[in-house]
Amino acid sequence: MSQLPEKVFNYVEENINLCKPDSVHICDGSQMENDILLYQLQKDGILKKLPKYKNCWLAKTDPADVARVERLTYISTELKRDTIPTPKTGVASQLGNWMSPADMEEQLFMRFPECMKGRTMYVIPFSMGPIGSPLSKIGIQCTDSPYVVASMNIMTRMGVKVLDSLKDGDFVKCLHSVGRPLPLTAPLHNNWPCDPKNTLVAHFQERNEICSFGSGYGGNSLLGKKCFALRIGSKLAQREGWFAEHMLILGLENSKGEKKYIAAAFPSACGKTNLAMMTPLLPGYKVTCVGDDIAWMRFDENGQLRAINPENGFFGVAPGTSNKTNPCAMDTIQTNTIFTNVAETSDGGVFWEGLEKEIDDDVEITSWLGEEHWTKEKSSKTAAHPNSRFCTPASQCPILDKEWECPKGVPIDAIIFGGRRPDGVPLVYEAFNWQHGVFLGASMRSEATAAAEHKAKSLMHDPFAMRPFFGYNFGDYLKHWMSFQDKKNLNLPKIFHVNWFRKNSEGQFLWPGFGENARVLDWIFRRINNEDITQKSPIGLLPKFDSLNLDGLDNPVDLEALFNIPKEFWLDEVKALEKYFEEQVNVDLPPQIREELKKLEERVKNS
Ligand code: GTP
Ligand code: SPV
Ligand code: MN
Repeated sequence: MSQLPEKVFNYVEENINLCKPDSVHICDGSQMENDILLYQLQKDGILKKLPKYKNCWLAKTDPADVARVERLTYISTELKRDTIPTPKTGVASQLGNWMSPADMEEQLFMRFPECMKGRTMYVIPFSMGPIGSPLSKIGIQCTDSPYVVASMNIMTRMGVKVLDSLKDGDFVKCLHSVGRPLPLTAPLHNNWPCDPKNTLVAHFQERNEICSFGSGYGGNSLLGKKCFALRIGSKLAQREGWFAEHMLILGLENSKGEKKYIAAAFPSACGKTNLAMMTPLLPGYKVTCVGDDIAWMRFDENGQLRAINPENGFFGVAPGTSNKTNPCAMDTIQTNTIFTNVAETSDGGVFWEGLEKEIDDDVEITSWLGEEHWTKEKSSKTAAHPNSRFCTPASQCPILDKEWECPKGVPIDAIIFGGRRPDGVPLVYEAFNWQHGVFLGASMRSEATAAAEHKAKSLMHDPFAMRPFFGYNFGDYLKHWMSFQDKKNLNLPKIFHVNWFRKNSEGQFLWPGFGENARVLDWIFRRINNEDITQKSPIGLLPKFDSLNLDGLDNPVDLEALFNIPKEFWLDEVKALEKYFEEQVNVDLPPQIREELKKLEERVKNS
């Protein structure tokens, strides 16, 4: 303790006095520390060893703690308007939850005092981004969950090397408790301590502080991820003139050895990990992975946008991942991986929806809920939770980009937005310019997924795939994005919109997706080189007839159905966007967005 930098010491001491843990462990980030922790987690029945693989583990959570809790996630600023736009009278904001710092303090005071009694408080010094990179930031997380420590060890760079680089600098304060002091007053489910009734995830923007209580799950508890890298990060980015985005980063190399880097924002469970690790089914192309979830991006002194992945691992959606859809992810997760809420097999392995063809016929499946001899036919429930995840080191990814830890970041040539749009939205189109591109980001909508606790499979507005992660007023966020248009000497990347999820009238996907998405990346690559392969449409630039390379596709695709732009649909879309912007962003909507919406309406009407 006494060797900690003074500011860290003071923060840790404050948390000890508040939470009253039985003991304190300062994480050094060593292999031995991790081994002991995993052993302890196994002994305590929180992790189960998966003998089929090397150093792989299974956690099953309390079934009430399986996803991010958006309802219970708050941003605290003195002024409400700094956090969310004032919605139109009578309308509830969908752009985040605000609480005043004073009220939040009161809420925290009802939860944190003595919350770690009987438990160990772990202190995790962690770096978001390569240690020492000018784009990186440091956090200190205090937590009473050893599962969180083991996961943070994968997802971030952590330990003494971070303290060495911090010296007496500032850091983001991160306090986390599962909220179940010992002795327990009620039994646990699956040995997974949590307190769903009192869960609260709080962010204090004015003092770069996060306090999370009651949940041990992913985005609620691995505070470097969504809380720091996006909610605190986006606010830092606004202040300091950069971007913190819910984006993957990939490298794309063509047969001539030319290489581009692309960042892409899709909402949770809409395909970032899959695109970031894609095995191109279009010969000649190679994809390399820089990051699968979060990008921190800044224009350098030459006006080139550069991005780092602040994370050190992948916390990926398990269901749907297979050797067919994402062989690179399958390779990555064979060792040193923590699986959460997947099903297990009688040969000591894992199973989830999508792996049916990849397990031996004679193995038995136990579902994530503990149902033995699970079969699809017999059971009404899925084998794995739809938001079950793998937590795995980035370094194990076979196609990790060699520049992935480059301190100055990789140069970004294009930005892609996308979502799950069953109707009306074409496979790919390009924005006319930066302003129109920002409008495309603002207009993103997608079907709800299991990554958060949403009920229906409804179409939700999810601007920039950031709706659950904005750290400040979305109107101001739009102004921030727009402001780069007026800066001199910036090489603004081209902006695109993609949709892998358009369906036919039978509800089947019109596009094969996954490795075949390389065909869309190829088109984007050629557009970065300004090839003359676009045709104007009311919504943006579409691929010219025949410019999308479909050679060698297994099954023919219906290009007309993939690319048509139904007039009625788009008039409705304009109406829906108008309603959303007026109700939700209201007076904070930048005039350029309104202007772009008007222009879109005109173009659709005249089409
Ligand atoms: P988060 O980690 O929640 O941010 O999700 P993500 O955006 O990284 O999504 P991910 O790549 O994990 O994909 C989520 C689900 O979508 C998985 O079940 C995938 O199998 C499926 N998916 C991904 N890409 C495609 C695609 O091109 N086509 C289809 N049909 N499904 C896809
Ligand atoms: C997401 O929901 O976008 C995730 C998973 O990447 S979580 O870390 O839980 O936020
Ligand atoms: Mn995500």
